[in-house]
Amino acid sequence: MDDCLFCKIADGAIPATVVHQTDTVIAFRDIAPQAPVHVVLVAKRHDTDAVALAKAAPGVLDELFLAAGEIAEAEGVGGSGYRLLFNTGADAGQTVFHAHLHLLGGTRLGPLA
Ligand code: D5M
Repeated sequence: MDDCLFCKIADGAIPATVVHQTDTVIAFRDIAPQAPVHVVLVAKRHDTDAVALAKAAPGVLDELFLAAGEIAEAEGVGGSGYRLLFNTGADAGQTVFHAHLHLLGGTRLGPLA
């Protein structure tokens, strides 16, 4: 999609600190980290949110979660624990309307709001 930040990162048009990449998934450090480890995992295809992605290409969701597990191990939080979450829609705090999975860890996280 032309005017989508995460499509541009996936295409390499906008730089990011990439920690993992496959044909279908790209993962990079969040520009405004909310925890010592904060990685955003993005499906390279454009869908507005996780549910839209699940309807259009459910296998890519599996790939996002498997990649998250690999990244958690690589970042050293696989044993201590980490949070995976999709913000879905404005009331949830979604600001980039391209499906993405947050991986947060490296500290004891607080309760969800
Ligand atoms: O999450 C969108 C996330 O994307 C938010 O945590 C900031 C992050 N972000 C925004 N721009 C960038 C760039 N350029 N690089 C890396 N990370 C970025 P949401 O769930 O939509 O609020």
